[in-house]
This record gives sequence, C-alpha cells and structure tokens, in this order.
Amino acid sequence: MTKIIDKKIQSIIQQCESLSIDDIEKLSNYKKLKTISSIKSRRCCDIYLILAIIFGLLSLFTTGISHTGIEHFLEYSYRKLFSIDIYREECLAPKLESIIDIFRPPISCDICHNLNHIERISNITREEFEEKYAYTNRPVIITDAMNNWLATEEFNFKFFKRLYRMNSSALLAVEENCQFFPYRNKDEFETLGDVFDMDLERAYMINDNYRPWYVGWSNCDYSTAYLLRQYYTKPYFLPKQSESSKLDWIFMGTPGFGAHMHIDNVDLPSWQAQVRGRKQWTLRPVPECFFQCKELKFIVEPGEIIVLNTNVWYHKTFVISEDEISITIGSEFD
Ligand SMILES: *[C@@H]1O[C@H](CO)[C@@H](O)[C@H](O)[C@H]1NC(C)=O
Ligand SMILES: *[C@@H]1O[C@H](CO)[C@@H](O)[C@H](O)[C@H]1NC(C)=O
Ligand SMILES: O=C(O)CCC(=O)C(=O)O
Ligand SMILES: [Fe+2]
Repeated sequence: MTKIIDKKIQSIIQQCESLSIDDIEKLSNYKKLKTISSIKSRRCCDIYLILAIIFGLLSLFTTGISHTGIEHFLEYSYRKLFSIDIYREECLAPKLESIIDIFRPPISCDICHNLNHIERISNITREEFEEKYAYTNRPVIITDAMNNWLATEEFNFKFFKRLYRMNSSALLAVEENCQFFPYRNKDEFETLGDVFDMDLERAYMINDNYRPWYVGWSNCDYSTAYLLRQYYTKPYFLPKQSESSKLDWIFMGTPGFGAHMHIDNVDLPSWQAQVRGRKQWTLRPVPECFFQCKELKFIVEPGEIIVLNTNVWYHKTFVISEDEISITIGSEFD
C-alpha cells in the first residue's frame, strides 16, 4: 500500500519538475511532497503514513465518514493532514476542495464584525485597495475594472469549446494537470472534454426544459494562460508587486446551479470577474463567528469583480441570470 503512494508522490514530483517552472521551490504542495518523500527515502520510519492512519481513524470516529477501501481512506487522511490531494495530482493547482479544515487557525471575527452588506467601490487607487481590502479579508466588489476587456465580448461557450477542442494541447493539459469541478454534474462530466461535448442547445438553454449544468476548472497550461491573457488584464487595483502568474480559474454554467457551500484551502485571497451573466453569492462567517457576524447575500453583476478570501469565508454561488450562462474568470493574488 505504501508503495503505491510512494509511486504516486514520485510521479507528481516528476510531473511538476517536467513543467520547468522557475519558482517551483515556492509551490507549497511541491515542497510538502518533497518533504514527505525525503523522509520516506531516509527510511527513518514511515511517520507520515502512521500519522495519516492515526489521524484518519480519529476523523473516522469523529465524523462518521465512511470510506471505501484503504486507498480512499489514505487519500482522505493525507488530504486532511497535509492539505495534499495526492490523487488529484495537483502540485500546481490550489485546492478548491470543500473540506472543513480542522487545522485551520482560528479566524478573528474582526473580519466580519459589523459587516452587514458588501461594499461596491470604483476608481480606487492601488494604495487604498491594499490598505482597506487586499489583505484584510473584507470582501468587496469593484465595479469599474473590466472596462477594456476583450473577454466581455469574446468569452462564451463556443469560445471555450474551440479553445478546448478535442485533442488540443489546452484540453490535454487541463485534463492531465489541472483541476476540474463538475459540481452537481459529476455523473455526466468526468472531464472538461465532456462539458464541451454537450450539444449547443443545452449549452445555450435553447429549450426551456434544458438540463442545468455548472462547472469550474483551473487552467495550469502556460500557453493557454498566455492566450487567455489577451482577453483580460490583471485588475488595475491589485497591488503592483502582486503576481500575475497565478492560475486562472474559470467557472461557467446555467441559471439554477452553482457551487455548494464550502471553504477553501488555497493560501491566498482571490478575485473573480463576472464576465457574463449574474451570480448570487452567499458568504457565511466561520462557525466561531456565527454569533458575532452575519451571513451576506448579494449579486455580482456582469462587469463587476468580487475580491474574496475564500479561505476564511464559507461561500456558495447560484447563477440567476435569465437568459445567459454565467462565465467568470479569476485568480488568486498575493
Ligand atoms: C478617480 O480618482 C482620482 C483620485 O483618486 C480623481 O482625481 C479622479 O477624478 C477620479 N475619477 C473619476 C472618474 O471619478
Ligand atoms: C483525437 O485523438 C484520438 C486518439 O489519438 C483519435 O482517435 C481521434 O480521431 C482524434 N480526434 C480528433 C477530432 O482529432
Ligand atoms: O464561482 C463559483 O461558483 C465558485 C467560486 C469558488 O468557489 C472560489 O473561487 O473559491
Ligand atoms: Fe471556493
């Protein structure tokens, strides 16, 4: 059993290295995997595995989650214990997995105390944004940051269907290395390719009785990222030193569906641009602040960018545009 996991870890490390990224040492998942594998190779003891098993058993008893087979069980333990999803091969991808991270450090309720609604701002300087919002965990909507984006005209289902056409390097890269979230459509969409196989009538909601769908994926392929960046620019209000080489995340789908309530474990706050359609967000404070803070519910309109630290706010989305699918693009920032 441990051999299978060793092999898996080695193969992820190799995959990461073969991508020849300059700052590979800075990738936290890569670092974690290297540490795990170097401890394993010293044969001092399989401490990680033992920890994972003990921890997994404990969580089994405390959460009552049932596991099918030891592999699944270990995967679960590694994920909980090290925040590493070895079966998703996501060295480069942040995790949007819906886990309640029990190792999450307590969050100060200052971030949501007295917060009754989300602020909408425009024409903000980088300095003011940095001081008031960038790292304060206060969610905010910026209404004037997509004015000259080609994306607002060009992004639609057909655009992505062409970009991710069968056997394209973009699609292969996503299918092999990036993350894909089929949400409630997981029984029908195994990969991103399956999404673009759906007939256009359904994609464009031609019939009133279309079956709803909603998906999200990260783009971790460099040439695809380069192409996508011809259609949008890094939002003007982000701190200057903030990296723009972070992964793009795209979420797309019809009214009636969205992402379930979850909290992420991706290190950094993110921005998300509502390119098309309207989406309702529900933000819920972490449990320790339930009595001090309120749930926030609001709509992000096309042309607006929401900035949110998804690691400290539970969040849920729901597409509500009437005749259009919702398309968003976003990224983490530091
Ligand atoms: C934007 O803000 C700057 C100063 O912060 C101001 O000079 C400028 O007139 C504002 N522009 C608009 C369109 O409000
Ligand atoms: C994609 O690749 C597969 C396997 O190499 C091949 O059978 C198929 O015809 C290709 N499809 C297209 C549309 O190029
Ligand atoms: O846009 C969505 O539907 C979900 C986004 C999300 O979960 C995230 O950005 O962390
Ligand atoms: Fe999320």
